[in-house]
Amino acid sequence: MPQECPCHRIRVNLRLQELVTPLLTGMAESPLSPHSPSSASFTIAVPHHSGWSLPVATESRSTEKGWADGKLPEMVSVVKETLREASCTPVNIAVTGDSGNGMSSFINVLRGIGQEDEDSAPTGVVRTTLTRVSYSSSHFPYVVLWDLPGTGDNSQSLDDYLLEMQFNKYDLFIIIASEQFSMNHVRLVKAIKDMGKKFYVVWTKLDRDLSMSAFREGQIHQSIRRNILENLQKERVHEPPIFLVSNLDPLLHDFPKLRETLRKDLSHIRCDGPLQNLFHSCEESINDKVTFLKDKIGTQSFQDALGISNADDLEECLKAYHRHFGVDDESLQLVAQTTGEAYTDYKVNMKSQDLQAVNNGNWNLTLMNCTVVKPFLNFLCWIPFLGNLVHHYFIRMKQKHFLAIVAKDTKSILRKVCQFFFSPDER
Ligand SMILES: Nc1nc2c(ncn2[C@@H]2O[C@H](COP(=O)(O)OP(=O)(O)O)[C@@H](O)[C@H]2O)c(=O)[nH]1
Ligand SMILES: [Mg+2]
Repeated sequence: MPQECPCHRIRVNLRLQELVTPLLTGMAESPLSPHSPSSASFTIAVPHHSGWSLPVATESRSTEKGWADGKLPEMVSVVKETLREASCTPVNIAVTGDSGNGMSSFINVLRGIGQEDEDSAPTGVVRTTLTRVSYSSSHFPYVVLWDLPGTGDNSQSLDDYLLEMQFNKYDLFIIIASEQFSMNHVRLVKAIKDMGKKFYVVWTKLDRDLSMSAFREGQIHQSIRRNILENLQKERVHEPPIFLVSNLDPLLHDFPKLRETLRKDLSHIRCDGPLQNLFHSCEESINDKVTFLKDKIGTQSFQDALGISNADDLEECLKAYHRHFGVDDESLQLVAQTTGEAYTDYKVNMKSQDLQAVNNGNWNLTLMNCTVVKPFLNFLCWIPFLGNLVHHYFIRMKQKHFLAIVAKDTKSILRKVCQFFFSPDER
């Protein structure tokens, strides 16, 4: 087995840090504390990894990187750490709608506090919210809920409202409506859609609709939804998430579904970008490793670094590649310990599980092993000088195929692990 350098982990992460370094710009702004409201900042705390050092562009370093990068367990640790840090990224949610629709009451419900509590958002039948105010909630850590004054004041155009409320700064919008889905609501939807941002429509005061109508509850739900969708179709908006709630009943109607959807969407908002970037970076790292190793196949340094004693023994080579990419049994068990999954779940889909699987999965190798071609190749090997060349050519060709297949397996296991970390409950 090759010796492992003490700064191994740092080297493994050299490529990954190239991804993260640009994200670090802006870290100077103070990140939000978990539960305290912030008056005006929209700071995004980005994941960073304290152990990562700046890349040193020297030939020897890139050679070291070539041997060391692209191992599964190390990459899995980085993915886990990245997601852990991304989960603390503040997310700004704007709660908007027409005045009196129940925006401030909705924020209080989402925070799990009563209107009478000291730091609750002020509510009232008269226009109560005059400037935008931020609130935090222990139920949704690192989320800033912005209680915006309602639209509906005719002296202000929608453009001015969007500008004053800094609409471009929010990550998610909750449009509150009750009694009617007005032109203002439709305009808000259009503006948010044009910005390419995500939004929910929340219909409040359902208790009143239910108490004032003779129809059955299901019919009332249907007619409210239909009315919202008809209005949205005018703006060609695809069906957004719509929740019908009563701020007087925080546990009833669509409130549980709303909280659940919000939790999932918060994860997506925070983690999608970093995870995708990280995965691409890992893929690149694996591809670089394959290119680097393919170049070295047939050399003594290749055999030494991978701990191969007999390069003609393809089974030994395959095992060495597994170890080198971190997809051998021991490494997979390590990864499985991190995710809590069975290591056989990873192994079962590996195309490079054993020699037979590799041969079966590749038509080039199947051809070389077929009953006509194999004896011919064996015959060629007996020819002095030429035989030796042919033998080595085919061995190297097979080794390169093996490398590519093991690399592909490494990527697909990494993808599976990323999916697991990202949404264990959605699988
Ligand atoms: N019956 C009922 N009244 C509500 C509901 N939500 C808010 N209200 C009342 O509607 C009025 C306006 O609420 P508020 O939250 O201040 O509206 P905002 O202007 O949109 O922030 C207040 O008197 C609230 O008590 C609800 O779900 N049901
Ligand atoms: Mg209000």
